[in-house]
Amino acid sequence: FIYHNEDKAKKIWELMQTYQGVDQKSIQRSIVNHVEYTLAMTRFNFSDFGCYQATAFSMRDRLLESWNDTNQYFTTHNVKRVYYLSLEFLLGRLMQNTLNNINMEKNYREALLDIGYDLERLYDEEVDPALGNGGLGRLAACFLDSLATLEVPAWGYGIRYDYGIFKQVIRDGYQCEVPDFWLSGGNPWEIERPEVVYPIRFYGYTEKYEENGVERAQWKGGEIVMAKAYDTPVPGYNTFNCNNLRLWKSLPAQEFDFQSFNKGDYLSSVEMKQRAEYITSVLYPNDNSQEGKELRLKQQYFFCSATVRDVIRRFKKNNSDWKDFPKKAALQLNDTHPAIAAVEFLRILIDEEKLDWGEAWKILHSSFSYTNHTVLPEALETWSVGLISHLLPRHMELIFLINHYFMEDIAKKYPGDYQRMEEMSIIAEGDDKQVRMANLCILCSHKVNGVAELHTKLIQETIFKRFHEYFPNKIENKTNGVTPRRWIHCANPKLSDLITEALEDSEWIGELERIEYLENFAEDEEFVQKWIDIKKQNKEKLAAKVKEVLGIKIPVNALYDVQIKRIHEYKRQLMNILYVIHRYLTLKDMTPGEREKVVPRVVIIGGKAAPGYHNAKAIIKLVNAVGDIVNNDKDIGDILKVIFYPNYCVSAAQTLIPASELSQHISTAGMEASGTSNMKFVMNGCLIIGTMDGANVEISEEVGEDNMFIFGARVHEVDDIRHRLFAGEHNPIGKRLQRVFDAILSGTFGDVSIIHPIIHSLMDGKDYYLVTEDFDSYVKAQNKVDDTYRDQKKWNMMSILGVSRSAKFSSDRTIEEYCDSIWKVDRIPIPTPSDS
Ligand code: GPW
Repeated sequence: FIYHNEDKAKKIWELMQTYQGVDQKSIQRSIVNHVEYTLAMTRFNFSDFGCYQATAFSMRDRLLESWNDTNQYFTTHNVKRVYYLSLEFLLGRLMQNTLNNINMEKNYREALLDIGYDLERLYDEEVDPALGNGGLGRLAACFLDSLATLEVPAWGYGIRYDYGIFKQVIRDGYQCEVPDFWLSGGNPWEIERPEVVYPIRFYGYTEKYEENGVERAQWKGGEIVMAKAYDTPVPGYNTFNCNNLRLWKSLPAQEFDFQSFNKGDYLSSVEMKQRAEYITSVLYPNDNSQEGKELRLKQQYFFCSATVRDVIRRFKKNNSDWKDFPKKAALQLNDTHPAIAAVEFLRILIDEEKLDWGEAWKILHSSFSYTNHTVLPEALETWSVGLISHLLPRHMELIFLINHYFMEDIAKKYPGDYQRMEEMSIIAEGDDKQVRMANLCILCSHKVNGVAELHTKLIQETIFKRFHEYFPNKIENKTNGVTPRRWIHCANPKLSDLITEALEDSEWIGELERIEYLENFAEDEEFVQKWIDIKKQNKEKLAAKVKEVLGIKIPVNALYDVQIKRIHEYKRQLMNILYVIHRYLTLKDMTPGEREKVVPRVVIIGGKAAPGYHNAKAIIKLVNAVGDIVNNDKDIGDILKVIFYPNYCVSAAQTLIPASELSQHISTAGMEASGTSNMKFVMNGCLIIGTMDGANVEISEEVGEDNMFIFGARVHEVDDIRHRLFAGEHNPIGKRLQRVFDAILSGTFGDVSIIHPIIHSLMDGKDYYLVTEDFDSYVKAQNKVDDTYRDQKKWNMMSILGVSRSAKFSSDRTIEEYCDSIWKVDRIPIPTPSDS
């Protein structure tokens, strides 16, 4: 090099001169530059999609400035960082959110309009990156937004799947799955990092040796796959800080397989390499249930190993004493899916960094923590000892060791209590020994949390009871939250403007506590009228979308009643549609004059079923079949419409939620850990009909039970009711519900034989989810909904009160709690360009 380092840096600084301009000309120039030089399109004629891409690139340039400055600053100051490990990040579209966070929406809108492009249309050009299934993945995305907004040094780590959650297509009322190759049009938000690569080993064997009385091992043989990093900048709202989401893609290792090559088996050696790429191909489409496939475990280890190595490398850049690690890094496990990261960390400390067990264990335990998101038995991960031994032999040895030391402690404290040891063991004994990943996570973590107060109490008292007795300060609550940036400000811009107008500034977007003041407007006529108008406009937008997607015209003057979430028996979409059938049959009994007095309703149900979940798919078919009959019944007209909204996803939620007036969160008590869409609906002025489950309980505490429609069995009643139902000692099926069953079974809705076995089980008392038990109180709650809706003044007051009391459910509040009591990290605002 011609220059010495310092001179070189100065020269580069002079070349760079300033950051990208925010004025109209600079924005336009940067967009057109990308059209010509990045996309190689003609600058005189580019499509909306081309314009979207170029605009995204021009935004990415701006993000990279703050991204680089942020990372540089954090490195120089050697700050403590949070690492959020998750197999899912359900980000949703990025353009609108990014423009709002960096406060440039207006600048871009005007700059684009001036060259003939409409920003809102460009938003619609973006694919919806859907690297997650449902609530768990979306929570991770809300957390990223809050972490950046709160200026917490934090990175998300996950997998860059080639295929996100499948696209749902409805054919003849049945769900079909279509692969979602979301990268086909390129991804302008990510930066490929060819220099950030790690070799990841699978299979092979271990060789043990002793060193200063410590047993260590070398892991040898097997296969090597490479992990390559892709970074997505994560800007905060109203800050120059920009965090990072690092996703790993698998690649074949570089060295060529000369043995096969020499044998003349060139093609099969290439094939073997291709298998490496397969690891990060596809997101497993199961929500709240485990599929014990080897490839899934490979995905988990692959991303955990790369992540742990990356975290360690960053630590070592600035630190030399391993004891300092917990002061510099906090690793959060999003459910047990990344549990193997803890074992990988231990392995590296012991086998590679040559620490002894005691030191290594202490460092691991002080830096890891784990969030539990479910009590459903089918979702609690276990992996067979055989599979782990085969794929990750050294990790299996370490898990046995962890368990061995732990069982010694338990035996000491509770001599002879074998039952307790069996319950607490990481290993479930039996013919096919299993590793219980939750037990492993609890042991490796200094903190474990549930995601709503009720859920946390349940894990303390049921599935983790023994652990709670043994570690009384470990399990605590962190009620979930959602980001008001995406879920109010972006999804419902008109409502956002009205709130800003009423509060006289927009600070509430970054400090939701301020929204409390809205309460003063709950009966302000002028304000209420604006409130009504906005809801109406949002309903019109949704109605247009339904017309476009389904060809069905839905009335705007009806009550919009929405249930959107993954289809699951415990979420009880079945109870919803059974009630709709009851409503339909009741309407049919009426004279036209009577019908006219009924509150018109549009019932919308949306959600994906896991491809292998037969009962969930049957429910989808039933909803579609009921819609076909009801929507075409001349007697009914616009008084009842039933819509199955296909391919529910984040961007669909952004249209559906602001248009909803009633939303359903009706899981069997004790089964929904938290729910997060309930929070989004409340923030958008929608009332809730729901059970006392998950975060509904806390929502009712905040907004007041009178402002919701609560019904159903309470959590302490469930076990007993279920027992009596199954024993045939109790039959809650009344005339109304029986009539609904008869209508289904007799073909009123065409051939829905796929649902018949479920209906028969319900009639036989095999009603695990208490659909029949809760039906009556559900109908009562629904009647109350109608009565309340007739009193629009009251309804709107409840709606406004809900929004004004929703501050607790901002993920900013959640993240602050994690920072204070789990991660022990501080807010670190980086200097803005004008400061330096
Ligand atoms: F089973 N959740 C989810 F706990 O969306 F892992 N997918 C999942 O696989 C699991 C949980 C798992 C959801 C919960 O069902 C929901 O109640 C909660 O609000 C959400 O995670 C975020 O905590």
